[in-house]
Amino acid sequence: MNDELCERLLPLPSQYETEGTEYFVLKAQQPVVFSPGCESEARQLADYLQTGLGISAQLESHVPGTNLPRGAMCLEIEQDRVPGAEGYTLTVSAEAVRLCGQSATGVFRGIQTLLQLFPSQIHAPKGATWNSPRHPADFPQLPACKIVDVPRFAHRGLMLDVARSFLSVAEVCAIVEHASRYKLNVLHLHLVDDQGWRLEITNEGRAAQDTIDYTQLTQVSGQTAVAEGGYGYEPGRTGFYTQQEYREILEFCRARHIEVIPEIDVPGHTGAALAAIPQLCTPGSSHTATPQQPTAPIDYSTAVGRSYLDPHSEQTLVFLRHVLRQVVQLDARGSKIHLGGDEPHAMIARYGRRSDGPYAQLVQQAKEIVRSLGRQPVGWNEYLNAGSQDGDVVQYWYADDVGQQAVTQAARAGAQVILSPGNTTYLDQKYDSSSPIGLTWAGAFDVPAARDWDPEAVIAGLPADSILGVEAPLWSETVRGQQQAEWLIFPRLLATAEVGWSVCPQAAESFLHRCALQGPRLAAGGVNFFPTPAVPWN
Ligand code: TNX
Repeated sequence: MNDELCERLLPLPSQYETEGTEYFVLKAQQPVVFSPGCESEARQLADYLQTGLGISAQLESHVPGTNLPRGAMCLEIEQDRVPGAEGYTLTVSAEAVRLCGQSATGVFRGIQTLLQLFPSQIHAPKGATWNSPRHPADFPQLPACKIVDVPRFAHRGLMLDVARSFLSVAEVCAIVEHASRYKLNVLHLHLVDDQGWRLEITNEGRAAQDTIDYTQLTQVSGQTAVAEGGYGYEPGRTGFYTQQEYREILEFCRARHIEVIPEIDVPGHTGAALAAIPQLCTPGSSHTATPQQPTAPIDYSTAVGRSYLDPHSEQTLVFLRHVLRQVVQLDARGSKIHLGGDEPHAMIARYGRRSDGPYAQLVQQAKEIVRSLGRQPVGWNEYLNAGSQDGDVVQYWYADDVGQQAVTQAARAGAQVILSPGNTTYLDQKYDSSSPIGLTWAGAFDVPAARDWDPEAVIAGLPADSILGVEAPLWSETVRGQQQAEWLIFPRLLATAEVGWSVCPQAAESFLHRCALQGPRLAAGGVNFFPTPAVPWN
């Protein structure tokens, strides 16, 4: 019985136990009771019940200290009795379902577990409301059980590269919705690169001497995208988010307790900025303005490392201050800004790699700006060339031994580490040589490899308590639109989600089987997942 319970759950909870052979049986008019602070989570649960199962939830707020109605599903926040941030306990008996979160976030995570106890069609986005149960035997039953759960890591992320090829707000939200089922809590948006700039920046609040027209970023570089690498030669998709649309993404993520980390990649990967803003095209940058070419020609290729900002120009800092301040202002509750810092190849070739050289100084200045705006800077591991200080975050993706040592050193000095090793988390890599899209530089890998790694064993000597978590990036040189993105993301993201969440020792051995049982759920949710032969789908 325990096995039957466990096989439905992914990520596997810290503790779970079936309690006898009883069931909680839902009713046509199902009371859902919520305590202060989790009303919106209760509404979301009610929506799933209605849309997927045709069951109407009767929402009632619960006055603390009073008795809970029999036969209710109860959502509560009990800070003191539930362990750990995002933690929850879920108790199902014949009389009631009780979900207690440490916070509303814990309640939301617990609801994802609860949903996995229901039939697959609960995930149907358009639902089967016409198909409400009529006969007592048709009402969904939940097995009596007790689950206590808390995540292993605080950061469990998905990165979408909307710069090389754009994804609309609706596409991003659909992907986030599916990811939230598996308790991911970070959406890292790679918003700018050589091939496109995807976030509207206005001229509002420009500094006194600033003459830059920031609207050009999206007017010019919102209309461009990568031109190579697509399936059937399809070019990358163009577009950008207005600030209002970007807020819609934030709002959608907030409702799912997912933090958005925007990435403004500097000083390399800046071709789209140099193509739009003549003031940046000073002689120390990768493009010197001429009367014929006041801005850089767009680099539509899949090449990396050719563009860079001028480390000696005041205009570079004027630009960064304005852009970063607006990005911060868009999300009052954000905690981090990603500054990229990766692959500054041409810049290093020109200026050298010294830790007090131009690359390091510019990264240092960008980090100062981010800190002065009250945010933690994040960067890919190359940005450690600029040193690090307590509270900085470094995202490890690929490094030789020297790079690994730098990460360990930074961690010992108080930096936090997000692990995104290319050969187990890079969702833009092929599953195997037969994948029609995807890259192979980190090595093709399938679901077993995505699950079979330990964040604490990636970098020798890395202090375990410096590991903030794990993140799976989807770069989009070869990816066009939601369907293709989902095909590369799912089901591998389920593996990353479990690596990031689960501390349960049995988790690894049962994973493939549990992953297989998610197939009908992904299908019910309309996810275009790859039915890889590595998973024993039934
Ligand atoms: C490396 S990972 C990059 C990206 C590419 C990716 C392709 C990282 C920090 N930089 O610019 O899109 O490889 O896999």
